[in-house]
Amino acid sequence: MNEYPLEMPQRECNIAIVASEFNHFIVQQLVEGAFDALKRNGVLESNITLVWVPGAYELPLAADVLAAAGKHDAVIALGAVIRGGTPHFDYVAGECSRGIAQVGLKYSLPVIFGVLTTDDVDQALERAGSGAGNKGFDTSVAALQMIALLDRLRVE
Ligand code: INI
Repeated sequence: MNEYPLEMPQRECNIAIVASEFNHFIVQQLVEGAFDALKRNGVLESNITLVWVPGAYELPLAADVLAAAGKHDAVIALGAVIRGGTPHFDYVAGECSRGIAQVGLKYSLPVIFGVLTTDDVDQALERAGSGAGNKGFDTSVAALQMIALLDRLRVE
């Protein structure tokens, strides 16, 4: 049997983070969590690019352009779509998640979904706390694990 357990990359990585300005007070905490995990796992701050877009709906397009540029090993999309905040929650959240998935498949690149979709602000804040309770932190770990996995799968 050939098994590929989750590992961290053993090389320098370039990471792009795309973050949405909408619900900034939550997304900023996701960004901080993402930075924290990247730095703890050896990613140089100079190898991290942070791009802001107006809202979660715009995340896929920015991720697409970054992926097309080919300069990054992974793109992390961070945002917060809150049901109470919009009658078009389902459209924004749905198109965002669909678009993010499409970009990853189009470029065979880890494009990581770090967009909170919650019923209210309290639920979003619970997922944007410190350490392990921060979805941004988790997305960085997932991005690095996927980079390491694709590195191994591509040489075999
Ligand atoms: N964008 C979000 O990121 N979160 C939301 O909760 C949200 N709400 O509530 O509407 C939201 N709307 C803006 C949307 O993402 C686009 O920026 C806008 O529709 C322009 O295309």
